[in-house]
Amino acid sequence: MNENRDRLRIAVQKSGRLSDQSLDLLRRAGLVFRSSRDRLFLYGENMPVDVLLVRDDDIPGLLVEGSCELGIVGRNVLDEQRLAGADAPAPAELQALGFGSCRLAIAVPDNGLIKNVTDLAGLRIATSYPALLAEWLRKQSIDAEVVLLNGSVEIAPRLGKAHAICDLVSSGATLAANQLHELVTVMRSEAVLASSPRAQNAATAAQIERLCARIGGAQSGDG
Ligand code: PRT
Ligand code: ZN
Repeated sequence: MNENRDRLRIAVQKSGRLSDQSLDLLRRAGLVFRSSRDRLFLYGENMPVDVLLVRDDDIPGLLVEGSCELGIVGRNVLDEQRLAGADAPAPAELQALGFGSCRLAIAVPDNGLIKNVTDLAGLRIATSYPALLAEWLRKQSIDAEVVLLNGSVEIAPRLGKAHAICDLVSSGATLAANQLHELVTVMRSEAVLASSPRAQNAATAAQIERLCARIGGAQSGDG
């Protein structure tokens, strides 16, 4: 842990799909907290653990730099940043948390022109997950062009920016509304508990282990 503090920090998405369930899980793990005035922190009142509320994309970086020891983040975000960071130290996935489930999938227009994954060769695929997509294409030996889009990926084919997309899907309603359908799943994702790659002293490591055990216990109590 950072020498300047003696409390663990866990990074959680401030406002988004994972926020409520992440905080619920921490409460069920026994944490009681109160919010800071600026609502960036939740101070643990009964344990030396504070929650840092941030954008999900910032969580892997906070773990890498050691500003937080633990984080709750989608596996999609964690693995994208790990792949994009090449050989840099990366946070480890400690346990899957059973909520925020979705899949990263390649989807194509309903017009029927792209029928198989091999049809993707030579085409453009729009995504916010360029590293995960490039890795998947490499493993499949498919030579396609990855086009980075940071939002509204599903409209890229209609705009003529790409022939296909690679995006997160849960119900499939967004794809259907955009006359797209899934061709293949690239990865399955859910919220995971991740840890900093920084070396911890024995006392901190023991604290982390205790908190992880509590979170694991709260999770298995889910039924
Ligand atoms: O503000 P911040 O950067 O923190 O949040 P964000 O907007 O980047 O993320 P957010 O809150 O949308 O998602 C957080 C995490 O939730 C993601 O990283 C995933 O791990 C997980 N998750 C689970 C999803 C979905 N399901 C999901 N369906 N994230 C996004 N979607 C989007 C998808 O991109 C598409 O636009 O929902 C749409 C598809 O949903 P369906 O139900 O129509 O298929
Ligand atoms: Zn985000």
